[in-house]
Amino acid sequence: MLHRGLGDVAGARGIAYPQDVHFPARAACVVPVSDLPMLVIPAIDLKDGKCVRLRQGRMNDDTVFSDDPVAVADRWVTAGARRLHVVDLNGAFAGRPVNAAVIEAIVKAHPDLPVQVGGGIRDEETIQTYLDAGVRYVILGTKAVNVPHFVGDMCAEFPGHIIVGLDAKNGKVAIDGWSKLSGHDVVDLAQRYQNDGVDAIIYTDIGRDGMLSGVNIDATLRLARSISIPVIASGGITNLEDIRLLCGIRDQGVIGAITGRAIYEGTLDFTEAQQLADTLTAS
Ligand code: AMZ
Repeated sequence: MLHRGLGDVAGARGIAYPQDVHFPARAACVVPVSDLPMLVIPAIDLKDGKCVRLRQGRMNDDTVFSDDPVAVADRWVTAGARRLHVVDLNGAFAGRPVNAAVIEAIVKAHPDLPVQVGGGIRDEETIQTYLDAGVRYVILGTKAVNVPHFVGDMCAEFPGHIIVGLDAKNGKVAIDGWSKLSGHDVVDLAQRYQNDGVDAIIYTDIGRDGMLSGVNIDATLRLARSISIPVIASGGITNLEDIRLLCGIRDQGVIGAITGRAIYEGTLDFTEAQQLADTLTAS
């Protein structure tokens, strides 16, 4: 199912993006990510230039893990990360990039690594700037909720580079740094993007995010089954059992798992997690 593949498309819009060198099988452009082992994706959440983890998205409930996010990125790459998830938390609240310089430094340090970036990306110019800097995927959250046609417009403009982030509390999608609830149901909203050509939907269970309380497998499965867009699960992942559970629904279109607090606090060993996913989901 090629349409489900994350389009790490080199040269989209004439820009020479590096191939995903960590997936040699993709050199021939015949193996979409949806047919590859589940990706375990380390999260780097940026607040005031530092790498932090929040609990349930509350800015005043943060744990600082490092004041050198580039070194943190190096650490995960050394541990075998094939992709990074980077969030500009200040940006998500401000509605525009705030930690862009740090993000650009991470991307420059790892030019071949696909990096997905979210937080404060609300217009075409910001997308263009991030992609020009070498970011592989931009994540649209608030803008995708408030202006759904923006998603289709941006997919047409930047094919292969758009991910939608749906972050939900009790099934309702949150916006503006998770400070407001939109009233939209996750599945209803996700279905609106069905034919837009988005590369993936990142589904975050806010109630579990940063809480080490286990992934919400039922809600993730419900979403994955209701759309043909690949789903990346986020929020609550704690240990190898969560990775095992998510690998069990890999064939429903769950192509990735974002992990934050667990790998920083050591309840999950990143390398072991990706190795387990490779073992369980290699076709
Ligand atoms: O933790 C939070 N409060 C938070 C967070 N992690 N708020 C937003 N975000 C992330 C979303 C998504 O990746 O998970 O920011 C991105 C969405 O930002 P925006 O500005 O598009 O709504």
